[in-house]
Amino acid sequence: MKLYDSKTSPYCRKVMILAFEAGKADQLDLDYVSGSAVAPNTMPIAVNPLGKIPCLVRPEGPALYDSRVICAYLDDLWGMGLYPTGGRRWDTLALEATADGMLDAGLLWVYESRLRDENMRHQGWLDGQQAKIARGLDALEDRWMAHLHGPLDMGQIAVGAMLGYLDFRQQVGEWRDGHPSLAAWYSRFAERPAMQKTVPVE
Ligand SMILES: N[C@@H](CCC(=O)N[C@@H](CS)C(=O)NCC(=O)O)C(=O)O
Repeated sequence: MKLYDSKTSPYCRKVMILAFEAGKADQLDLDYVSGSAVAPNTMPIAVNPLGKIPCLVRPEGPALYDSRVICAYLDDLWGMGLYPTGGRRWDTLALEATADGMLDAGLLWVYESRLRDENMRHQGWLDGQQAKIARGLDALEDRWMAHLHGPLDMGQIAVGAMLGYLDFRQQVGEWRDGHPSLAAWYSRFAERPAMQKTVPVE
């Protein structure tokens, strides 16, 4: 299977963390691409009309895109059980959506501050995206610590990838301040081999 990938994309990192946790990373043929909505460059627009990564080309059927779809597919294919059944399933999905939404805010912030011409930048928009990340951090600290300390699931992987991205882009200052439980959880989680093998690099 070919995975359109990037070492800076936190969404791609979610897929690669899952693959390393499964011990199946060698089954993914990685094609590193780059681009944006403004300049798609090598992004896989032929198989993903949205021009976004990650994008997985399967032996059968259309390419899969959106990290959540790809992760659910690989989890099913490899029998990982990272999307548990029963009540914990909905918590896991909500946690993954929270982390992904924080990533969306982070990425919009990066695009606004890097791609848009300086005289067109909207400070209120940038502040609004940072506020989403700040509220997300508070929610994780206040409401999600018990879940984060439970058995490994896709919600935890998404939070790990998201916090790694905050460290990588440094866009919300020191996120550990005011979030001691989350910081302690992350320092342990970041030691996992799957996390170590997928540290973002420019
Ligand atoms: N919801 C998508 C977001 C993917 C995404 O935005 N990826 C970025 C790279 S980090 C991208 O492809 N950007 C190119 C663009 O927006 O055109 C997912 O979870 O996969």
